[in-house]
Amino acid sequence: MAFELPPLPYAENALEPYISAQTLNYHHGKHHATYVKVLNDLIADTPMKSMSLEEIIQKTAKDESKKKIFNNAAQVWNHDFFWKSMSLPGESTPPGSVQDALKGSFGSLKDFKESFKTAALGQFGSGWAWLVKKGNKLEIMTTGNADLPLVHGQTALMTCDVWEHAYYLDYQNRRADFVEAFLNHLVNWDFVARNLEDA
Ligand code: MN3
Repeated sequence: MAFELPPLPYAENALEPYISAQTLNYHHGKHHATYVKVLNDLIADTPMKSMSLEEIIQKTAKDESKKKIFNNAAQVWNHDFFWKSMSLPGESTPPGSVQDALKGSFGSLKDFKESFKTAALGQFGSGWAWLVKKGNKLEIMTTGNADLPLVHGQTALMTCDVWEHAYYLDYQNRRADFVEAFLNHLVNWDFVARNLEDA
């Protein structure tokens, strides 16, 4: 069965003014959609067409000859996770469980945001910034291109897409402004809390 483009969990204009409807239209409707289409084309005549997305990602991660499949499968997973990592501006604040975990690992919510922003800005070129659970601690990690925590034995709690296509229409080269807007207005903390509970 072919993979399908999952619908956005909110309207295209729901994240304005921090992410424009135009950006979401391109990012979801063109970039994410293309990863889904290319993945389906690549696995059409292989046993992978009956595997889950996670199985395909794990199976191809360390195989250089399957790089193209890995890249597209991982980008399908990453984008779905990124959309869920955000909610309507002002809708979500960190629940107690998340506040405690952030405090225990970073000192405070403010310190966490500073560290996350520094990491996101330090990712050279295309990639992702993640909040992950490692053992009993929360950590920030960055990955290049399509790479993701799943193949490094880490559990993702939320992510921010720092490929230029995620912010260029709205922020041009100002990645810092985009990441700040993401951290201060868009993070879906209830999603983080659910992932923390399941981790
Ligand atoms: Mn993207």
